Amino acid sequence: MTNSFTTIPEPGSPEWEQWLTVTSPLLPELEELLPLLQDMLSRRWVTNQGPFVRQLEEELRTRLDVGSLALVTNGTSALELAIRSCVEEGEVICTSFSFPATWNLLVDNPRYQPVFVDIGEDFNIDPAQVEAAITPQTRAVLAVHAYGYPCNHEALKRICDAHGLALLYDAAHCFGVRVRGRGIGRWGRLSTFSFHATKVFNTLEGGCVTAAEPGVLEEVELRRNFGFRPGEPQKYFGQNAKMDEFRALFGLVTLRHLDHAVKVRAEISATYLERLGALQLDGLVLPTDRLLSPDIQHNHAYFPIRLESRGEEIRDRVFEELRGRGILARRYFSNLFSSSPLYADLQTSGSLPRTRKATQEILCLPIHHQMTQGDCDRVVS
Ligand code: T4K
Repeated sequence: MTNSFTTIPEPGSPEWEQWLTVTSPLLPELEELLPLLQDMLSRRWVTNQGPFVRQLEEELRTRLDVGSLALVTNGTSALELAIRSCVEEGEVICTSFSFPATWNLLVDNPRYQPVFVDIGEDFNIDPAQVEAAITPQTRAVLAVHAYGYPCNHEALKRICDAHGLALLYDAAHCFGVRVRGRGIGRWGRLSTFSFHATKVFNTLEGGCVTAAEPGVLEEVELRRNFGFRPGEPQKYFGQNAKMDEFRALFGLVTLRHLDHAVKVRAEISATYLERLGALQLDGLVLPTDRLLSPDIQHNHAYFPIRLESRGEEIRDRVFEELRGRGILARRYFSNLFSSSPLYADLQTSGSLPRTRKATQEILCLPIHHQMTQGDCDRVVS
């Protein structure tokens, strides 16, 4: 088996089917899509806040346990709309242990100055580092719930309230995550989700902005439609971030299968914890505490392990060994922004030692709804 996995084949080919990928999109059957697709075609209404978009917004408001929810084209647009509608200008404190989507707007738009601070052992922004980085120019904190594991919201809220800062959450990984029974999308002034194909719930591409209270997303709703409501004067410089009817109906059908998919993911997670834990390997750190916390209802979007060492050598070797056996793990998030010339002039609060260490040690193992216990054995062995 070892020698047959050399180059990654074309998706859909028989060789591709032998590979175990970090995730696999949750997809409906064609027969389930057809009646809704037929409805859309007969209505000839395919975008601009159509009936399927409105229905999906309604269903997701309930499922995510939030007061307001606006669907958009992807998680990146969700972030941009949330930032633009809450922060006029100034410094925004955030973490670099994430995907570039989190900070692209902050780095690229001259009205903002991102200030990167270090993470804690939980991969999330460290509240003490946030507090130390506040200046008279600070306007907001943008925190990421890495892997869907909740940030220390109490501490972040206390700091933001005390300093009059907007608290925003990049909840791209968090679909369905609840803390003490309530949806995580209620936290902060606004939260943003991604419905990309690689996420637990997907609309091919897609995303949303959420808030705890009803009726507070007017600016986001206008900005996703060029900054105006039809028939009214333009109020903002917006963008086109509208979700179309096809992706909304795709999401409505996919939702029917979500509970089962998360159940399978939870089983895979439990097997990894048990089997990898039993190995008692020095330097292998599992997300046990987070996964077993009784306060958190997880979505098992990722299974991040740490391979502790003095550099990335061990992690990269494990990554390559797995790849040689047809297992495509992922080093989310290993591209430390400071390694790219794009970020040469960036303002950071110190050298971010814990972020650097995490980027060298992290490895996300395959976890998805199509995996079997046999697949789990293959990874563990
Ligand atoms: N904030 C955070 C914290 C994020 O992580 C992200 C996105 C965002 C914001 C922005 O949200 P979006 O604008 O994307 O909605 C993926 C995703 O493209 C990206 O959405 C995600 N985070 C990031 C962490 O990962 P890649 O480069 O890993 O995707 P790719 O194409 O290599 O796919 C990984 C595996 O998934 C493949 O090996 C096989 C499987 N796959 C993938 C696709 C696209 C399939 O089986 N079918 C597919 O169609 O980036």
